[in-house]
Amino acid sequence: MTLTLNRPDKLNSFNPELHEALRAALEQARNDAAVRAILLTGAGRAFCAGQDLGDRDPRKATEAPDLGHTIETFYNPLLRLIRSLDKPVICAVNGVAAGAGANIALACDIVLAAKSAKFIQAFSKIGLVPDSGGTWTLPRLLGEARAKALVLTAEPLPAQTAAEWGLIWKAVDDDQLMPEATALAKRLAAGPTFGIGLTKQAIHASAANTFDQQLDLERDLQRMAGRSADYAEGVAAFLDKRAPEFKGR
Ligand code: T3D
Repeated sequence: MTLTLNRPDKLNSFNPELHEALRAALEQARNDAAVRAILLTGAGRAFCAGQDLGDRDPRKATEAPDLGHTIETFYNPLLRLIRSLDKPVICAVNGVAAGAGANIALACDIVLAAKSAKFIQAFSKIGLVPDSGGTWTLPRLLGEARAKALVLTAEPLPAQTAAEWGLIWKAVDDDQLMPEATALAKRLAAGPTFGIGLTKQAIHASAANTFDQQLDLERDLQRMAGRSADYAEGVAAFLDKRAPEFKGR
């Protein structure tokens, strides 16, 4: 399933309608067994500029907004949904990814970006704290030194540097972004997606587990994977010297 953030005149920034549409589409993807990979991208020249600041104009408000409420209502459920999907989520960052837009991209499983794209932790420019998981994702992927500099300065990070620093999987020529991302999504969708879902679970759990706990988890997940039709098919296909036909179960 390909999902395209589609408010290009506002650089695909989030208003409640976009939040609701994306959440509904992701829930549909989660519940539909025929969907075995998700590709997220943006329409026009940007991936996503984060929160629509037009909806936050202080000159039109009588009191300060409760941003904790909007984070709890919109952003956190979206991030939890993306992280908990047991299907691979590929993000094709087609242009600038700023604020929550950057951190939503970074929460996906595999991130490809056009070489012209950049990642901006824009929050500090307007007096906010990075959200959408940024304060968790960035230090883990980059280390504290680079994470802190990025969030405190809000300097744009070009796609190529993001790839060199290990923040994303790769930066590709602009005209190759969608062909490459689509081919990757199709490849994963045709793969053993039951095992892929378990693998995601293991990697995510490692952030909070000790080595011993992780070994136990791997044992439990391998037990489940070993009972899957995809595993039987994978081994049979290997022994038959033919391409496997995985069903995702
Ligand atoms: O509020 C809460 O619920 C809390 C949650 C917060 C999460 C967040 O994401 S906070 C961070 C919000 N985002 C930003 O601060 C980024 C703001 N945008 C920018 O800094 C720049 O637009 C970009 C660096 C992303 C791109 O710059 P550039 O020069 O390529 O484009 P531009 O000219 O600035 O923008 C083009 C149009 O998009 C422009 O509209 P116009 O003048 O053509 O009618 C601009 O106003 C609009 N736009 C860009 N970003 C936003 C936006 N409109 C509303 N909200 C935006 N975030």
